[in-house]
Amino acid sequence: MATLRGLRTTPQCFSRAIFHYSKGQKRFLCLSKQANSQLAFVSSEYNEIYKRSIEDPDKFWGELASTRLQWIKPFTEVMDCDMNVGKHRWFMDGLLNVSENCLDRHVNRSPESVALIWEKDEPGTHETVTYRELLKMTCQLANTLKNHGVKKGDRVCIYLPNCPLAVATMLACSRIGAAHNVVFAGFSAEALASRITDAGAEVVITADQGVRGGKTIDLKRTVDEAVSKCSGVRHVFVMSRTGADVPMGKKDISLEKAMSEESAECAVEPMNSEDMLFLLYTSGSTGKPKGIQHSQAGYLLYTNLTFQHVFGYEPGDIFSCVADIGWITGHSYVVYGPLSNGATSVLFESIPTYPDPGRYWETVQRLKINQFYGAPTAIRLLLKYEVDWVKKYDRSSLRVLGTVGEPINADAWHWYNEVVGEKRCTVVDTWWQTETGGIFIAPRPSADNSTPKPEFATRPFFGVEPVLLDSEGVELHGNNVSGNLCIRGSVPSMARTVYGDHRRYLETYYTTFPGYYFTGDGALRDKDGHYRITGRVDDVINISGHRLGTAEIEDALDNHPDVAESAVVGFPHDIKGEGIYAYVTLKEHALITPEDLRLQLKKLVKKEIGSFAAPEIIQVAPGLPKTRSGKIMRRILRKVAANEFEDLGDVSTLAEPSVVEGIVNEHKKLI
Ligand code: 6R9
Repeated sequence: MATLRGLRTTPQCFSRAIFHYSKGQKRFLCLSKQANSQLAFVSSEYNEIYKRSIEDPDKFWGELASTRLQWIKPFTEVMDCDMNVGKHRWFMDGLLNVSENCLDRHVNRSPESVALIWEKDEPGTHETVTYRELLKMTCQLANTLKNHGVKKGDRVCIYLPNCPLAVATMLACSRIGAAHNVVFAGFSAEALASRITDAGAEVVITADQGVRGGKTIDLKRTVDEAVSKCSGVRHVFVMSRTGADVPMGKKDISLEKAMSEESAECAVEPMNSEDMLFLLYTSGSTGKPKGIQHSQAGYLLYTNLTFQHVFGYEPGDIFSCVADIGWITGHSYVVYGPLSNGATSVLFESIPTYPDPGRYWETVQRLKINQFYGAPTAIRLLLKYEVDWVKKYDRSSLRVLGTVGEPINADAWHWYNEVVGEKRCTVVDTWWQTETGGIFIAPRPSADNSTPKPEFATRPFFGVEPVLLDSEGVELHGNNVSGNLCIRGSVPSMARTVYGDHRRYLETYYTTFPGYYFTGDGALRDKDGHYRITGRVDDVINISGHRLGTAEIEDALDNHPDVAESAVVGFPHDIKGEGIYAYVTLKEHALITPEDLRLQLKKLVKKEIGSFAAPEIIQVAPGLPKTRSGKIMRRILRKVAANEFEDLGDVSTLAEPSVVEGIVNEHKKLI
């Protein structure tokens, strides 16, 4: 087969490159390893395929769904969607089973291929699980659930650390048609209880303890406390992670013991394309958490396709997304995307600084990871340390470095590209959301020969049509424009509703800008038509009529050699409406005095953006308040900046709640 670079053939051939299983060919039809890893689709092919995907989504997605997924009964109609009423219906009347797509079809071909590599918290230790073993585990779990009364359509709550059994529980749910509701095993009992109640889950699956960064976390104790508030829970299955002697009550069942009594075979439940696959609650930073509901076929197809093409995954590669399965990134790019492709996926149980800041790169060296997918917050944390923590490990296996979750500032992007990737890897800044299910904007597969663009997620994936609207809802055409990022037209992986509250779903996403899905983010489309996400639109500050993205100011601050990380918020200002308050944290060996730093930072912002953007107040903070998924909780920073520290709201979801006290104390010294 011709290689992509050398290929001078019809666009149809390129389009066939994205059909994975077509005509009995199991892999790419057109892409060579070299082309795929370094170039992906060159710009012209990307443009051609992209155009077709937007002009004729019915044909585009219909062909992909029938070639890439395994169906029990083929679908009869590709799409029935109406963005005016938030309606997304894909692959109607089709029946399939997600666990069969993720397991059985690979076991039939290559049972001993490695599905998961569990990078355990204990440094230097990992375990591998083959597709055959994962199928066995999944079937035993599925039978266990069935025999304890779990049926199609039920919701099962999973509160587990990153480990193979956690993945198997997700797949077991999908095998029997139950929807999983994974709750990150760092949420408090209160947060867990509210999710169990909202989802109406009658079964909870947990572990005795979790281990992260060498510390044990009493998961079972948290579940006990949560379940005491949820009368609807009938059974709690307890997996053994540390072997701790945890008290077992009337509802509690040892998971391993129950599984050992079950058969290793379990027939799959045929599921309609539009049946619910899972619920995932969005972080509670605004109001009550929302149970984002995803479907079977549309979600699976989209994660399957994006996984292969955004990361340039090739058979035999070792892919590592270091997210926790408790977040959408873990769902889509630790579990469903990789496993539906028959890939090897690393499950990372630890933290980036345990036992030292070299952890990621030691893991890369030991497991020979080809694609590494992480969060900017971790990158910013690691760049505070000496580069030797990176350089002493062999990273030659790496080809793609991905980021997700928040805007990546230029400093972090360059460090990732230059220090970690030695400028040989493709950095993919991927923009998407829990609601979109999969990556919507990313440099791959649209990579061309132009120089990489730090901070730009760049171009939409096939089938995704981003639009920018002004505050009146008027579409901003052309390039060099900024506005509210919306999506025109449906994409198979879009969330279908907010569980139990369709009205809230419509109000949140479809009423602000009728006819579009509103992302809640702001974006800039530059002269080349590339997208840069500027942050949540609720983070925009208006200073004397100048609209400024907080990310823009932070980026300027981050350019200072002593600054590790920064967060900017607006605070009420008598004359300007809003003033700028900047929180900065310093790198490990920074010696600069706070006075000098403030002067230099103001100068830097003036230089980078303009005088109006210079922060009035700069606090050298001991740390930034972050959720456990690494997002800075600006709500808290805004309140402190506004002197409202008596009512900081719920800080229980913070990774380190004590940081807040330090910030308040520093603030009091400043004013
Ligand atoms: C996948 C995930 C979604 C929000 C999203 C945006 C921010 C995600 C980003 C990014 C800039 C990126 N976000 N990726 N901002 N550049 N590459 O993170 O989902 O937890 O639902 O968060 O995260 O603000 O709206 P989720």
